[in-house]
Amino acid sequence: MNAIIRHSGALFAVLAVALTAGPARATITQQCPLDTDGLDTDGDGNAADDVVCKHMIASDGFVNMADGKLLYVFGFSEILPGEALDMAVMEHTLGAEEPAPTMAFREGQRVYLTVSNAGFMIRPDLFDPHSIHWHGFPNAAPIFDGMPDSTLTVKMDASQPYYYEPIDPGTYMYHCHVEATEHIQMGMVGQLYVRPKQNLLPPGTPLGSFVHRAGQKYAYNDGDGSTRYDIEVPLQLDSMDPDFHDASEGVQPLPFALMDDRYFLINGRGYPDTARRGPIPNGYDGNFSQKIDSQVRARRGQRVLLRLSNLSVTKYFTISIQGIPMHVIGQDAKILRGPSGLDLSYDTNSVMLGAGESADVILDTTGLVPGTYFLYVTNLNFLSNDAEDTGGMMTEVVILG
Ligand SMILES: [Cu+2]
Repeated sequence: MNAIIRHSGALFAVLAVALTAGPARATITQQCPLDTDGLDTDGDGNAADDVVCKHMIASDGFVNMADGKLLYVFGFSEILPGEALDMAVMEHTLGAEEPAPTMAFREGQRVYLTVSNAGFMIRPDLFDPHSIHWHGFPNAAPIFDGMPDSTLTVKMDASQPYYYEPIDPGTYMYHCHVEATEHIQMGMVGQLYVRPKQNLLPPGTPLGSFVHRAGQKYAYNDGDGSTRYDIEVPLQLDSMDPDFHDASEGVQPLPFALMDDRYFLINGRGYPDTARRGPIPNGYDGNFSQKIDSQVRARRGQRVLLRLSNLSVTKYFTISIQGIPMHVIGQDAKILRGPSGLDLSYDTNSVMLGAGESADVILDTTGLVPGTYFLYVTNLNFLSNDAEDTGGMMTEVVILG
């Protein structure tokens, strides 16, 4: 069965090369205007550097599961500054990344995000559009929301600029919203967060009884230093159904009603790949599809900000860490405060996240015994890589002395 699927994939790859050889493929564009309004919107003292430009390209590809299976995926990769746009489609074909490249911005920046659609190399019979949806984010304009019913989507061979003004700090996520169940299951998901202006305060500024130091970072504009951290680690939870991915690669009817995920992932990896450092090769022409580490490493005494999010379309997950208290300071991109400013942050030993939810968790490593701790899903049936019993949604938290 698998050989037949692989064979059909290769056949379509040949067809795709024939279909994509025309000059129309060389026309993707990028909109990236200069910052000329003279306003310092991000408050860093420089009025000419508030505009941020990014360029994502949608395509298909393969990701490597911890048991060695290659899964066919749809996904995004990033066209980096300086890349030749007339070569970008060729360079990013079969370049889908899981999760998609992380987007991190500063409050007050103005973001021009170009999205290009390179089509699917393995499925040239499909002509799906794509979009970018900043989940939970109050958008600058509804037209950039990414919902295909009412906003723009990016057709094959087309490029489209999105514009955002990130004004609310917090941990978000992004995904394609076209045929959302299918495209999210197939891997079009990524991490997104906004850092607060409080990071840019002059050293010595009092925040309640706390005094801001140069380089000190915060999750939110808390006013009291309570969300301060030394290192941030975004961990996106996800899961995949290999039957759905195989059916998509093999031009078979997609079993939506039977969707039942059997790979449970942190930043696109199952244990023990979660403890591997550096990108994971996917076996295709030296490509790397899983580029974001999911091992947490900190020196004893550091405060670690975990930016947790869940973009599984079928499962919710309860996350725990053996031996390290979790202090939850934010939920769904909002600081945990009441209307009158009452501190609603709390200590816990587990955090449950449904699809589309996020949480900001501080790990205070003061006094911990150096060594390796484990962050894992408490739904024990998710500690597996398909039929492999030991693996799944677990990673290491390494505390260095
Ligand atoms: Cu899509």
